[in-house]
Amino acid sequence: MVEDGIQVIQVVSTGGGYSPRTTNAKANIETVLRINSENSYGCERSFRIPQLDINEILPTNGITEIELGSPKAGEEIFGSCSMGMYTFTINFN
Ligand SMILES: [Cu+2]
Repeated sequence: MVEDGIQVIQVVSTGGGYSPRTTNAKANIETVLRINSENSYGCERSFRIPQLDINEILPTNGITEIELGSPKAGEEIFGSCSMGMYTFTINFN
């Protein structure tokens, strides 16, 4: 989804982890990750994107937006809980 020239990638964070587990996105466009927390009480709230040095505590319910810059084709961004048990991947092409 593109809003005002910015690509928005939507991920839901809930008790069972993150969904979707894999997202395909466009490369070379400014991109925001929008995490929608829904009844999220577990370790999925402790969110990380290690390669971007991002550590965030997500709310139980609500929206968190994280700027990802303009990833290049072939880049992959991995999000995970702090323990690494829940993960998701965004592929840029
Ligand atoms: Cu975890």
